[in-house]
Amino acid sequence: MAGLTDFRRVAREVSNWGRWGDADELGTLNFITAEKITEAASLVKHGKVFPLGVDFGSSGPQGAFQFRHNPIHVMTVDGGDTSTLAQHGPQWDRNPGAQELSKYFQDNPFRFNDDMIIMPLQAATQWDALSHVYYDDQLYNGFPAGSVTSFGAFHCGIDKVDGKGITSRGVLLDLVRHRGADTFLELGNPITPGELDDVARSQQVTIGRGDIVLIRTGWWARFLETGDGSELGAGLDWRCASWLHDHDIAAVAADNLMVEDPVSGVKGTFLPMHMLCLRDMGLMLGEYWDLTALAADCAADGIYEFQLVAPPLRVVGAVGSPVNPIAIK
Ligand code: UVW
Repeated sequence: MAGLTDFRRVAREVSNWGRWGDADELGTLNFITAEKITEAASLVKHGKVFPLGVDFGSSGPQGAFQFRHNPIHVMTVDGGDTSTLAQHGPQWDRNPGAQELSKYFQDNPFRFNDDMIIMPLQAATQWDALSHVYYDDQLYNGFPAGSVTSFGAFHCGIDKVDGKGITSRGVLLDLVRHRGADTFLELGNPITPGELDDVARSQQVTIGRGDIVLIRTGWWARFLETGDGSELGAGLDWRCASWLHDHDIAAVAADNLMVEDPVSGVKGTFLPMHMLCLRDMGLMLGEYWDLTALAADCAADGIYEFQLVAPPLRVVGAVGSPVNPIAIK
């Protein structure tokens, strides 16, 4: 098994620090050029749309973990308010909110509902911003880890990537189909860089600079069957960071909880691929993307490339963002 010396050697090999200047906070999204976006748009041939986001609900996958929670959705104005407040609101003399709302409802037919959501930004389908993971007290491009404060990420926050869309050519690599798995890739056999090449070859799709690569492991389909968000399945071996680097990939996303294999291939550290991608390469990771319907369509027509549109929310200083990515063919 590799150790921290191997890890640090690979970290130096894949590092993009300084590649786009000392002030860069976009990382590998810099590979997405105007030509790349035009190329991606040309892949839309049939008007088929595949939403890749999962439900943001109370039975989502993060309920399995104590340090993250499923979204809590709360109604702040609803039908009960309208009927009661229209009748009794003005008499509610100790609640200015009720009095104000009742003004909207009296003597007019207008009604409305409002709501709010409380959730970790990592609750369901998400992008990890470059400030999500770090080590040795440094973020991507050498920004100090201390620049993420209780006010949010001053450097490498999700809001910094807004100008990039995020949109590019998407390529699906369907590992479930390739391995002939029933539903999902069970734990114990991480996906290797060589296997990624094999899948691309057998799907007859090329991988190019600026692509966003989607890895299907079947984990999301399995979760829908079992409801068990803590069940682990195979993901990318940490050495796939070098594959992503060598192919000039803009970002990578998967249908599982952490993209990479949950069993660290580096003795003495947890989630080494997260560290290499987010902190050394400046490459964003997408998690809990539902690739089932897209994969079925790709298998049917043999086309594994498409336009991908996946803009994060502009949450200022956030280290990640919910997203509802769309693949268009
Ligand atoms: C961490 O890296 C801590 O989480 P995630 O797998 O959600 O990116």
